[in-house]
Amino acid sequence: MTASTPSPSAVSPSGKPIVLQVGRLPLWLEQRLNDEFDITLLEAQTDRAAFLRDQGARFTGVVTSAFAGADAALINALPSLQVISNFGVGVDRIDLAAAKARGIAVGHTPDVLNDCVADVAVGLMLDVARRSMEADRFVRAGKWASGGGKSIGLGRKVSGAKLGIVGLGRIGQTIARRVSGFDMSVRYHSRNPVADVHWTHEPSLLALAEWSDFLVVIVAGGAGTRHLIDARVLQALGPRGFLVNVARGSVIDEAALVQALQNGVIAGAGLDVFDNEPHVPEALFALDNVVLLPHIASATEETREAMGDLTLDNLRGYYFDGGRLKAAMPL
Ligand code: NAP
Ligand code: 8YV
Repeated sequence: MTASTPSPSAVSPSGKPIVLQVGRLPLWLEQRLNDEFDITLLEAQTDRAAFLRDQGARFTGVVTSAFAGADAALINALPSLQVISNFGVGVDRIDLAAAKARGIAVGHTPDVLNDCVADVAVGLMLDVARRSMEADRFVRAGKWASGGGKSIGLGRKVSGAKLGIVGLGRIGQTIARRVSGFDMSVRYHSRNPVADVHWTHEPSLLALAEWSDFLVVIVAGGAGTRHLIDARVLQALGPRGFLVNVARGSVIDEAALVQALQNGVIAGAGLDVFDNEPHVPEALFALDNVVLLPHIASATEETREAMGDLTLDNLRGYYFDGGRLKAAMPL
């Protein structure tokens, strides 16, 4: 029996592969998933433990998101599981070791979101340095008019500045290409230098932070990068430096960042991601030198549709094309 012909017990009476959905997905994607697969939503079960105990063995597939993931407990509760399809490129909430141990294929959505995430990284640099969010609040509060036309203080120039990129993967390289239009000098830090690129690799993260006017973080999340950006890195970035995070909240020591922003250790930050989403440290709400976004870097109609297509294609490839996922995580 190959992956292209699911075993009779793995398909519903209608002939559709039986897939467990973990966490909500965009409605249009849920509808398309339901057209082709026999989908059960885990969150709709009142007693999750009893449901998994009684019915866990039915599922050969899981569809999830970067937010919901699939931890080892869930994977272990699904003894027939063969494939996980993730709506998102980041798989830090999927226990890859547990999947690998069982030979479970993991699909995700690389590349289709590079443009939009890079756009938001550049947008955050501009917003925090040019103080545009703060200026918007100033105008809406009527302070421009009540102050007789006196404006907010000066911002800082982005064009021509020095950009350090932490993680020169698919998205990091897209960011580096974007800012050529801003005449920025680019250097990057990653564990391995990237072949065939003209940007300078900086083996020391501290040295990169010291050099940078802007430090943009776009590494993978997970245990390997937890608190990579700590108090020492923020100190090295310094009072004229800006931090932008479009990777994962876990990559930054958030308590150290709050202190750094409050005490002028760094100039400001633009953040799309947080350690305990959707919760954002309340201390940040009072600060004008930070721009806060609710994890929207990939959230455009075009990109979310492409991510949905790839999420579906990964499942289709597994079940109907001999186990060939269109975009598989190397395990
Ligand atoms: P990618 O191509 O795999 O690139 C990841 C980069 O991180 C690589 O350059 C890698 O280089 C580097 N890296 C990994 N561990 C590192 C470490 N310990 N120290 C330094 N560098 C390290 O991934 P991608 O497609 O660009 O996506 C990157 C991440 O962005 C995703 O994993 C996801 O978490 C996040 N993301 C966020 C959003 C959002 O909505 N905000 C959207 C999409 C993606 P080395 O292996 O050489 O170190
Ligand atoms: C999405 C992301 O917000 O791709 C990722 O890793 O974090 C974002 O694109 C997420 O996938 C939606 O769940």
